[in-house]
Amino acid sequence: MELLSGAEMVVRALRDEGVKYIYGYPGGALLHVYDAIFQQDEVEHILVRHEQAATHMADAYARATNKAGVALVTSGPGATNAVTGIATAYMDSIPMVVITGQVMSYLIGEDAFQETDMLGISRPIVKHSFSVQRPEDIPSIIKKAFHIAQSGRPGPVVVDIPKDMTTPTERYPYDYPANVKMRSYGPISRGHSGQIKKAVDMLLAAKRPVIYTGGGVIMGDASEELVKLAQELNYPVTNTLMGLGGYPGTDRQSLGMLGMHGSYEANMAMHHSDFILAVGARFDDRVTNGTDKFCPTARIAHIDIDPASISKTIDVDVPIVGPAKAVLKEMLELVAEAKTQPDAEAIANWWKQIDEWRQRHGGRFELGDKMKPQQVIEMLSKVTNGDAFVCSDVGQHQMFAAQYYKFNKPNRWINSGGLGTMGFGLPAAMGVKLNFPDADVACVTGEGSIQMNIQELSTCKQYDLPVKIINLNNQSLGMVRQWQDMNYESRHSQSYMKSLPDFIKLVESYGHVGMKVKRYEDLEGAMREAFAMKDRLVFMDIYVDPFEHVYPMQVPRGSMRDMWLNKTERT
Ligand SMILES: Cc1ncc(C[n+]2csc(CCOP(=O)(O)OP(=O)(O)O)c2C)c(N)n1
Repeated sequence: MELLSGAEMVVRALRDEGVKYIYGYPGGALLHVYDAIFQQDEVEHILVRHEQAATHMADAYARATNKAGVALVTSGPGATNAVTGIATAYMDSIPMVVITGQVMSYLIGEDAFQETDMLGISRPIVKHSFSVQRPEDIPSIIKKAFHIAQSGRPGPVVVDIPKDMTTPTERYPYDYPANVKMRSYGPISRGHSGQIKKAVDMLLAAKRPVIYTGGGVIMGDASEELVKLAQELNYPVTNTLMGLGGYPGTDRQSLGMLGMHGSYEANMAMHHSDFILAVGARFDDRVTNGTDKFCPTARIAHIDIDPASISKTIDVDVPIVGPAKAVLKEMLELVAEAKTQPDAEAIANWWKQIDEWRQRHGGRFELGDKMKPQQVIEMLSKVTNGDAFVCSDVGQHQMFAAQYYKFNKPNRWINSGGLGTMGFGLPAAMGVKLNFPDADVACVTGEGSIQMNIQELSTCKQYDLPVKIINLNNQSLGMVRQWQDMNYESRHSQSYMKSLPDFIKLVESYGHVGMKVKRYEDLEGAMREAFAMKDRLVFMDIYVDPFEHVYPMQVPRGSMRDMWLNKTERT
């Protein structure tokens, strides 16, 4: 058997796991590992400018491929800089392996230079963590880390490696395990047949059904089965922010997103439904609004891989613990064999009602003198044929992108839903572009968010990552300002950003192309020009109406149907 040092084993194990890129930043505790990286060329290391960006790059790779991304950060400040990225992945159930350097094992607990208790700090935001105690365990720990991150409900796993576990002169037999055996961990591979049958009976008997889908459909690779089931039954489908693209957004049966900024028809349909089939969605507070008023006439069946998600905020009638894909497959078989069919007349009436809601307020916004952010997103959808990877930051621009970009495929909408991490967008776009060099990759952002990781423009230059940055410039922290308009009589406390940089000069100084767009008439030409520059990063600074709000917006603690439809109209 080949003898390798702990440092070499880390890199070899990643190679044997099929990892092509790792995203990271060096430091003292990792110097042996970085030396091992230098001495091979199968695993490529991407040097970011801030560790948070490394985690978001790894995370976005995972969101686009359903495979775990890998970040590598040093002990102390390197590890703490990665915390936001780990929490971001955790909240959205994204598989990721984060390798953190640690001080020498014999110094742990002594407040050594750059010591931080990373296992302690990250415990509430990881699916699992490992501390390497013996160098010879590195291959099996890394194997387990990937297995845990990617199976069941996915999530981030931290592997903390004290520096003396990687000493170059100490060598051990290396063997990368083919399989993982863990007595204490065995994710379920199918749902309970009796429960599935019960849910299908209710599904077929429903008169006002809605299929409510979330990120579990995307990460569980269940989009194909979802589409088949919904189309077989002709039932309406709504999706959460995380579930965008799981069902084609341009299809007639799609009601669009539900929840706080969901479409009028999605929220109305949910409220009035008599049966909800929830698939890989977790009834979070941005979806349910007031839980005591949630969908009063609906019975609910809930498919989720994680039993802890079921009946957590909303009691459901039929819990089904299992992978969305396997359960939906079984449902499709039962529907095909079923003797009873849906009540065609009732379903037709239900569609009539939904279409009326659509007519009344189907994703419209008012045009004005100034360019509207919604117009920019619609143009982005048009120019990229709805086929781009759209990586978003957090704020109004994120909601406009979710509402107005029509995603027809899963894994194309890359955003921080659960944690809502400003600064996610650019590194996420970089992670996607690196792995999909031929695809159009857009980063939709705002002046607040982009400045949280703007240093990564330098990484983009070094690794030639020609993403297109669409800055919806409203000269403010727009989402904060909107809440202040609605709840604090427009007292705009700290939501206006003065002394913004000249973004064009800024991006030029990093070696990229900048474009300023102020008039809607110029938008299409400029955007087409930007996307035609295949090998250049283009930053489009697009001036939009600074007073625009995101609507619909649910009235706090109301029911699903209680919404502001515009600045003056309420349901
Ligand atoms: C790291 C972080 N800090 C603070 C917030 C709170 N927050 C949510 S949206 C928002 C404003 C975002 O402003 P900008 O990026 O300019 O986007 P806009 O809303 O104007 O489109 C803020 C401050 C957050 N989500 N993340």
